[in-house]
Amino acid sequence: MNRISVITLTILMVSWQIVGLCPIPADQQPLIASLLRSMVRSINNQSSPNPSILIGLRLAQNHSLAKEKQLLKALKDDAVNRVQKGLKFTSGEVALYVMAISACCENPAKVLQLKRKNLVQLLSQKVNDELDSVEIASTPLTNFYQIGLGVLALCQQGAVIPYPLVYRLLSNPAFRDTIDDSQVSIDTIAVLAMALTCIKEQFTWDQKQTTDTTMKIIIKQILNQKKSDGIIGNIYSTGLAVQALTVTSTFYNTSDWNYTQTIQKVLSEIPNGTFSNPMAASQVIPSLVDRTYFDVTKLQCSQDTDNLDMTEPPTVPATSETLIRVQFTVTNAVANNFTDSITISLHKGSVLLSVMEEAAKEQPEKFSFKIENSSWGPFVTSIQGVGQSTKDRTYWQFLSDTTPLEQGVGDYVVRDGENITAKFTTY
Ligand code: B12
Repeated sequence: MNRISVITLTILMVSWQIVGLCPIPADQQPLIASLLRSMVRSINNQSSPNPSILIGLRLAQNHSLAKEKQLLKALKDDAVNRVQKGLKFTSGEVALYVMAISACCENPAKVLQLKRKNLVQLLSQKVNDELDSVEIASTPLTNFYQIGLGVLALCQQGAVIPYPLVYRLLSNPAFRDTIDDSQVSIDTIAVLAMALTCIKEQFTWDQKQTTDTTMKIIIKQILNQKKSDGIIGNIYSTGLAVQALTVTSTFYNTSDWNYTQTIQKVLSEIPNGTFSNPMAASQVIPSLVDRTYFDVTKLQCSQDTDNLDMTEPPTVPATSETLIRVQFTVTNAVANNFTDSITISLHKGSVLLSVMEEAAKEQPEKFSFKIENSSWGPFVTSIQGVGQSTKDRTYWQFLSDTTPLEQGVGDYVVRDGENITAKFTTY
């Protein structure tokens, strides 16, 4: 039986005190609208519906209501289809579906009702399975980011998450190693911070002391990753970090952080196309519209304004006739049994995926590769027949010289003379 009871829920009255933040000046609002438009346009282009896009669109002030409705329907149909056909549906995915449906003022507990389970109960089971895996195998079934999303979404639905379960997670060595690591994923701890802020409201004063200790470590880690230009972690984790610091700022000391500087830095990156991937746009939008994932269950849909101007044409990234040369190396750092390099000539403005396609065409035995499509675009799962494994925690990491890329192969625009390495390694 599920340890997290979602049926006999006590609907918790949680009061969030969110710090009053400065709104974005009117002359910068078009930047936000341009991100929203790219997210709306992505709705028809995606092979499967993307709940993060709907969450971002719903949290924004300007709406394209028909498109949001279309995406909501697609998500509900997809949830039913995945469960009926037994398709992959991870804890984090279910959590994002629950949040997206809630953000449309609909009850996710009314979706599914299949196999005597609704979507919230399914999430409860998925989170339980993740927590069991952390305890038994010292690793989540997916990752701690998804556990964070799962706990946050369950908590927002009023599910009581028993303190002993939370205590066991927070004191688990694998969890502790993750949050203590100096190379910690800011995205992951930002989501965990939101999840813990939500559930700690269910705890007694004594119990809150345990969550507080963990929260202080997390906030310290987030603030440690603050760069002089305002970025926290990297540009793609910054929006999530802003959300985490916003919801925790009344409980923990975040005075060391300059909100306006961070937001201005994020805004300054929009015209450079930094958030042209709709997933990146969807994750940064809440921070730019003074909202957080906490708001998904607090929206007043009857007050929506259907006013997102879609007339402006999309900006198409340019490739030019000029040729550039890029060195591409593949190396297996796990087994240490191969390192192969090739130099590829291609048009300026091309993405890394084009380099890899050309390399595979020229020397298929060394550079052929496989990809899987994900919400962020193409994810490289195998090169030269060496495939990633969730069980072994291996993957193909991409680097420019020795610096890990901050974008995937479908988005990263290569430069003339660049040395790109695909390294088979562990995480
Ligand atoms: C966990 C994680 C990973 C894990 C995924 C495996 C696992 N343990 O689950 C590992 C370590 C393998 C990984 C790898 C990479 N990642 Co990563 N990852 C994440 C993280 C923290 C959570 C993803 C997640 O579970 N989301 C929730 C679930 C429900 O959504 P999902 O879409 O189903 O999740 C899947 C995909 O997102 C996919 N995935 C994970 N990372 C990436 C990156 C790219 C480019 C793609 C296409 C897919 C992908 O794996 C997820 C689990 O199956 C996100 C943080 C974030 N803000 O989203 C970064 C994030 C998505 N990753 C990122 C990057 C850059 C990478 C790498 C390109 C890094 C590199 N230099 O090699 C590689 C991918 C290379 C490749 N082989 O194609 C960036 C993407 C930014 C961008 N604009 O594209 C993010 C946002 C982190 C950041 N702030 O920089 N990642």
